[in-house]
Amino acid sequence: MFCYQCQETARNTGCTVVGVCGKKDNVANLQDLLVYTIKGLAYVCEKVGRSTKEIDRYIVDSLFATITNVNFDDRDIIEKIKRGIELRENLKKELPNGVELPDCATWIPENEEDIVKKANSEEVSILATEDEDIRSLRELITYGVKGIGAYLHHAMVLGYNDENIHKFIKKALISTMDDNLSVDDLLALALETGKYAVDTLALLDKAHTETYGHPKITEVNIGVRNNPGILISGHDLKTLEQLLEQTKSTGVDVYTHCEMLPAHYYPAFKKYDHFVGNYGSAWHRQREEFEAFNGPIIITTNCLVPPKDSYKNRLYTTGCVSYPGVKRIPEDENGNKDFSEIIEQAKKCAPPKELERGKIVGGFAHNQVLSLADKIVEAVKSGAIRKFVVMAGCDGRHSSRDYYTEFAKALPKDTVILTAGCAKYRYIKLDLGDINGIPRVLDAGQCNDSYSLVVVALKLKEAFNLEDINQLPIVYNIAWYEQKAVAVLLALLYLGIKNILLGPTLPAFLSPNVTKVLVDKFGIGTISTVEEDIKRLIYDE
Ligand code: FSO
Ligand code: SF4
Repeated sequence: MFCYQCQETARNTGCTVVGVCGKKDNVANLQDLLVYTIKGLAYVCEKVGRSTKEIDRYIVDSLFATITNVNFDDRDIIEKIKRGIELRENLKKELPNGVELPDCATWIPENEEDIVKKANSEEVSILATEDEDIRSLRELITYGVKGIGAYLHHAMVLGYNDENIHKFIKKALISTMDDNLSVDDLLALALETGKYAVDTLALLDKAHTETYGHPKITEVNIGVRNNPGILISGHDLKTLEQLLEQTKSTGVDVYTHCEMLPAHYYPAFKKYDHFVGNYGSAWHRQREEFEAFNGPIIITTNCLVPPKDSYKNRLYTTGCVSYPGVKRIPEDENGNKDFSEIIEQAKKCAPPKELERGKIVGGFAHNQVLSLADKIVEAVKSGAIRKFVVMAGCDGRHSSRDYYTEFAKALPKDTVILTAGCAKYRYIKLDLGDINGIPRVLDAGQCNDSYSLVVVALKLKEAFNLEDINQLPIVYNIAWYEQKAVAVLLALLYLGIKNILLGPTLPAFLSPNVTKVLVDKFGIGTISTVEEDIKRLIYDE
């Protein structure tokens, strides 16, 4: 195996024996083969000149399954590979004879042994691309497209879709196999990936807000009640909605974990009085927190960490998530899921153990923030707010991420943190106070709600009558982890945002030359010490 797609990759160069995330080498190789298969399918779609709804959904869901901490299940990946080949071969019947196709569009396994053999072959590995700059850009684009696929999946689940995004996904994947493309061509394609990331984030924002209303300022309880509970994690609001409906009047409470926390901000979920609060913190603490929860846990998307035996029998996956030996909740053709078994199990479980008491305040997505725009503009003009610091992104295991807690604590009192994603858990429970009633940490929501922060920035640019978004008193200190964060980063670059600090390390998949281009063109840097970075970002020293 060779995988370097996430921030926690071994020695910041690549996982080669087993993933730091717990992904086994056979699963890593099968995931590479799945991406290879998707590329072959995309290739045939282009040659035929059409796709189908089924193929589009397949591509998006399969890309999602290869994102860090989503799918650890070799069986499931093998089934997806078989399905991809079946879809490809069906569509291929429309091609005239003699059309030349690459291996990814022609190989056919006779049995599962063939699939495993192919997965272990060098030709499907990331390392098959020898030139490190070309490889770097191909992977940057592939990871951006994986992130887009994940966000588009969520929009599609809610009935929102965009043909052009599907077309771009295929075009981008095909381009990563095209030996005629230069470094410059691929750089342009990486930026175009950013454009489609923006479109996808906007579509998902529309899907969420039209379905569940605009997030509102909300106090979320972080304590527990004395009823048994079900804990739900990940980003899939539709699954949460179904769970809340099915648990009504059952005596079972529902709690969110990690990236599901922002569900509490949506008006549609406020009517459920058994929707009690948020339990615990970011994904990487789940092994202790899931143990303490006592009741069933449902993982709707990343991030899943290989579970402990102590709670494995009350852990469930759904959607694109899968783990060997962990029960998976299927859905019918209309996307409906049946939680009755889990509810019955919950009734027999003890209530969650209390980890903490208090509240988190959030709900500052664009609509809510813009309703405070006058107050914010006034605070900036009067000097009460010196700068906004975007600290969106991800949390992770490494102790180097303590930096973000220290950075938040060390920021001067006239700064406001804008956050989204699970990075927030590094500082959202600190009491950082407020500025004229504006809290000093404004949480927009999930990682996809980084889009909200961009909308706010664009509106402020208008309000201050500025020509360039970089003239705003907004600086960016972003923590990344997996491939959705790559999509968000490309979106920010596409929008022309400069001088982003990215940490705790720069991606291992960026070669020195590609990094140099990003530094020269966009001023991207990485974190140093808290003191240095405060000087650099806040005092422009
Ligand atoms: Fe990922 Fe980051 Fe959104 Fe977290 S981009 S790691 S679990 O912020 O959540 O999916
Ligand atoms: Fe390693 Fe990250 Fe890949 Fe897991 S996803 S194998 S931790 S690089």
